[in-house]
Amino acid sequence: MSEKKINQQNIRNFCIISHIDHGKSTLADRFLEITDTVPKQKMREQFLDQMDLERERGITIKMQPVRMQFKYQKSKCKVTDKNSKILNFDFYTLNLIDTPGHVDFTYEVSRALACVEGAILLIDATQGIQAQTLGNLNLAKKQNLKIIPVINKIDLPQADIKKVSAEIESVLNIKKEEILTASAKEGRGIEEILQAVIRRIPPPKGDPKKPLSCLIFDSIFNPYKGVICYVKIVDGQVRPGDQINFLASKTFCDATEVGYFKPELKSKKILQVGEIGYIITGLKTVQKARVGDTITISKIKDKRSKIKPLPGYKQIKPYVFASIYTTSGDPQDLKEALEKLQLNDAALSFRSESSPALGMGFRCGFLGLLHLDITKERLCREYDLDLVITAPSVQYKIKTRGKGQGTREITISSPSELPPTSEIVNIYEPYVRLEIITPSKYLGPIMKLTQSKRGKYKDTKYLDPKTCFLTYDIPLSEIIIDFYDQLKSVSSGYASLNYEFLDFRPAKLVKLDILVAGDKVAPLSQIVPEEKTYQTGRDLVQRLKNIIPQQLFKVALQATVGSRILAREDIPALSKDVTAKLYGGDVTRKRKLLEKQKKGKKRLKRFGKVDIPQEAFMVILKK
Ligand SMILES: Nc1nc2c(ncn2[C@@H]2O[C@H](COP(=O)(O)OP(=O)(O)OP(=O)(O)O)[C@@H](O)[C@H]2O)c(=O)[nH]1
Ligand SMILES: [Mg+2]
Repeated sequence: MSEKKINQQNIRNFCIISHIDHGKSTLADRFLEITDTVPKQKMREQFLDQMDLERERGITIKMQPVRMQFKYQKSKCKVTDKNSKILNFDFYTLNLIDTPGHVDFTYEVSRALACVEGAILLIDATQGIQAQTLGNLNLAKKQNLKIIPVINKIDLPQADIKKVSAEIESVLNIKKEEILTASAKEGRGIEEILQAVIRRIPPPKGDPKKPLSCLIFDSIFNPYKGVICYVKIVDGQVRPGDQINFLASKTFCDATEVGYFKPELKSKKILQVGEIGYIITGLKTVQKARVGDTITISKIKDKRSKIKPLPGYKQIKPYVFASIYTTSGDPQDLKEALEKLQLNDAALSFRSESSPALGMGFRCGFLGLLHLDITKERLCREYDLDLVITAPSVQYKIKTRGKGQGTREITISSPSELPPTSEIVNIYEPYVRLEIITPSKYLGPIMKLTQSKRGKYKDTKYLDPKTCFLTYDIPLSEIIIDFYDQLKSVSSGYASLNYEFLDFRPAKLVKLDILVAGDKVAPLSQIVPEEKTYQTGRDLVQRLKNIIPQQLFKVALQATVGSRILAREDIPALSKDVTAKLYGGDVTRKRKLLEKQKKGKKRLKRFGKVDIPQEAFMVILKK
C-alpha cells in the first residue's frame, strides 16, 4: 500500500496553552470531533487526558500529541486576515499538542512549544488573564511562535467578553481583531479557530533533502516494543529499518516502526520533514533515549554534512526533594520503576541513599508537590509498590568551615545532610519570583499572607482598575507546601499564582528534630527559619499525637533544636487485646482480624521502640 505524500506546506503544528482549567482539553475534544479523528462512540470528555490519574483529578499532567485531517474551505472562512497562497479548498494535516496548565508541569509545556510553529492561547471569559496565561505566553514568545488568542467559555452567564478582550489588548499587546471567541463546551467558534490555525500559523520549515535530524520531545517505555520516542522531524525523513543514531547518548539502533498519534500509535511507512510522530527504537535501556536528544541517520553519505545536535532543552532543575522507600518489595524494583517513570517524565530525578530505619531508598527531586503526589500515585498504581515517602524539603547551599582549612560550599537536599552547627558559616536558601494576579479587593489579606511567609514585596501593577498584578521575592520553602490553598482561601478562589526560580539568599535557619520515645526520627526532621521553630515544633508534635497509634507504654513526642526541647506531647499507654472481644464464635473471624492487622502493620515503620505510620511523614504537608 502506498501512502500519500504529505505536502510540507499543508502541515500545521500547534499547541493549546492556558492557565489551568481554562478548557484546553475540552477544546481539543471539539477539534477531534469536527475532524472525525475519533469515532463518535469512542468519544468521551477530555479525550486526550488518557491517564486514569488525569481523568480522576480532572487535570492534564502529560502533554498529548494528536494528528487530525482538516478540509479547509476558503468560502467558509470568516477569518479576515489575508493569505493569498491558500487555495479555495485543500486538505491539511494538523498536529496538535494538548498541554497541562498547572505550574508544576510547565516543563511539559516548554517541550511541546519547541516542536510547533504556533499556539492557541485560551482565556476563560469569566476569569480573564491569570498567572499561567502570562507565564505560558512568555514561553511561547521565546520560541517565536504565532499566537492565536481565543476567549473560551462564552456560554457562561458571567462571561465578560468585552472586558477580557480589552485586557488581552492592553496586557498582552494583541490586536482586538485577532481575538477569537468560543465555547468549547457547546462547540461554538471551533471551525473558525482551525481556519485561523491554517491561515495564521506558518507551515514547518526544514529541508527534506538534508539528512534526518529530529528532536525527541517525549518518550515512553513499552515492555514489548522497548523505548518509543516522540519526535518532531526538523530535517530529512525516517523509515522503518533505518539505522538511527542518538547524538548525545552516542547510541545506534534500528528504527523498528515509525508513525503518528491518533492519539494511539498508528504506524506509517515514512515520517517526513515537519511531521510530529513517533519512532519505536527497540532500545531496552531507558537512559539512551533522553528527551532533548537529536536523532539522525547513522550512515550519512556526504561526510561534510555532519549533523549538529538541535538546541534540545534546558536541563530542568528539581526544586522539591523527598526520599522514597518501599515497604513491600525489593528496592531494585523501585529503582527500575523510577527509571521507567523518568523516561516518560523528564523532570523527575533520583539517586540512591540508605537510612538505618528504612533501608535502601531513593532521594528524588520534583518540580513541586503535585508532581511528587502524582509520582507517588503512579509508582503505587503502575508498578504496584507500597511506599514510604519522607517529608519534602528544598535544596540549601551551605558555607562550611572545615577543620583547619578555609571555607567551602556544599549543597544539601535533605535536613539529615546538614553539618553540625559549629561547622556552619552561612546557610543560603532558594528564592523565587512570585507573581500573583488578583481582584484588588483581596490585596490586603494577600499581602498579610505573603508577609507571614517571609515574602519581600517588589511591585504592584494594575491590569485594569479592578485587577492587580503583584510581584514578590519569597523563599521557595514557604510556598511549596500549602501556600496555594491559603492564597485561594484568602481570595475566595480568585487569585492565581506563578513562580520561577531566582537565586540562593542567606537566611537564619536551624534544624528541627522530632524525638519519638526518646529516639530521633530522621525523616521527620526539617530545616526551619529560626523565628518559626517554636511554633512549628509545637504544631508538629500536636498533630503527630493524633497519628501515631497508642502503644503498650507511654510515648513522649518531643520537638528539639540541638539539645533544646521546644515542645512535648505524650501519647498515653494502651493495653488492649484486639481479639479480646471476639470470644467464642468462629476462629476464622479471629484470624481475619489478625490478618487485617498484619496488613496494616506493613505500612508502619519501626523507629526505635515505636511503629510509625506513613501518614506521619506527610504530616508536615498538611497545616
Ligand atoms: N461552560 C463551559 N465550560 C467549559 C468550557 N470549556 C471547558 N469547560 C469546563 O472547564 C473545566 C476544565 O476543562 P478542561 O478542558 O479540563 O481544562 P484544561 O485547560 O484542559 O485543564 P488543565 O489541562 O488541567 O489545565 C471542565 O469542567 C470543562 O467542562 C466552555 O466553553 N464552557
Ligand atoms: Mg487539560
